[in-house]
Amino acid sequence: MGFSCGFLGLPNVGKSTLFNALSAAGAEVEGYPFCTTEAQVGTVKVPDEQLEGLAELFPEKEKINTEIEFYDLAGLVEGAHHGEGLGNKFLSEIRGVDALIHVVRCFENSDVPFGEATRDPVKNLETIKSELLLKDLETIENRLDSLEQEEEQLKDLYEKLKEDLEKGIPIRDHELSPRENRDLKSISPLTAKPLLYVVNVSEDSPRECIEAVKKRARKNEAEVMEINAEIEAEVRELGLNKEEREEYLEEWGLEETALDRLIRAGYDLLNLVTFYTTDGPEVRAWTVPEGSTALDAAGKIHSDFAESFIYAEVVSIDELLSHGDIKGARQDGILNRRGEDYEIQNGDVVHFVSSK
Ligand SMILES: Nc1nc2c(ncn2[C@@H]2O[C@H](COP(=O)(O)OP(=O)(O)OP(=O)(O)O)[C@@H](O)[C@H]2O)c(=O)[nH]1
Ligand SMILES: [Mg+2]
Repeated sequence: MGFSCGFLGLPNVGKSTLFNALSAAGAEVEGYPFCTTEAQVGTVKVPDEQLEGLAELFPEKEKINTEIEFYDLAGLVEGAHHGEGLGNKFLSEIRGVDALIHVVRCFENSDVPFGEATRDPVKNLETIKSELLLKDLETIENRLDSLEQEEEQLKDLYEKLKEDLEKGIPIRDHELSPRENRDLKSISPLTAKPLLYVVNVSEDSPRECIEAVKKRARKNEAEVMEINAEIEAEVRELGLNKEEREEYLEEWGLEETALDRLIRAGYDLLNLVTFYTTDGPEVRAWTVPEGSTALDAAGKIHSDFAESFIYAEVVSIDELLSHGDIKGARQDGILNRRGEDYEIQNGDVVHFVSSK
């Protein structure tokens, strides 16, 4: 899998509409709050032109894209961290995701009441932010209670995090050592996850609303993206082919689908790179964090692979595609032999040689 992300936000902001537009998993969409009560998960293949090109070199093999998982969550309200609304259950459901996508409403639709949301998008953003902070505070306090005497160093870390959470500073703002990150992973705090704001807009969205979200995003160091969820859902429902879709989007002044934009944002947010394998019956794309070594990449495929790693043969996909076939590429010596510490580059095609 590439990565997973969860849509969170107040009720009725268009989370399920966006989820459907991206994954076509068919979540319920209604103009009343708390329409979504159970988290739903949808999976989409990451479109990848380079993989398409690579697959053409191996027509007999099955092509496997990496995938992204989207979680459509129930709306959050003030007090959710101690169970208000559909609160706590939902918060535990987002623990497992890699990134958070906070959806905020700027669309105009007189049929859809604001309900818990106000017309002030910044206030809405802050409501959700403080629920996440409070939930983390609770988690950290529990963790502090369970730490043993000898874990002095960790105690200091958690005290510091607690102090900052109380001041409204999310965990992602801290520079943490690998050891600290490892320990934190066990409690997967919500404010440590990378965050993207999606402003759900309509053609008649007040410009001030969008600008206010952007300004707050800068302050909160979150990435921000405007999406018209309704149009994206329409594009999906119409079942257009690539060209028709592009034409349709162009009419709305858009160059690409929200899915394409979100995927790129997700890869940037999480610093991910893609590598490819062509061994066995598959031509396949894989995703690993930037800085991963050849050994990490082997382990991603199979733990056996990492244990019996000897070396990796690597060629950039551009070079391989321009060469046109792997046998010739090998004969011409453009495959490079790399050791386990080699840092995987975006677009590497890797053949692992192992002792098994
Ligand atoms: N005009 C317009 N209406 C939208 C847009 N996005 C969502 N809506 C409408 O807003 C209502 C709520 O949308 P949902 O997608 O169910 O919202 P939600 O955030 O999942 O709501 P909960 O599950 O209740 O938290 C529906 O009636 C949608 O049709 C949009 O971009 N433009
Ligand atoms: Mg919903």
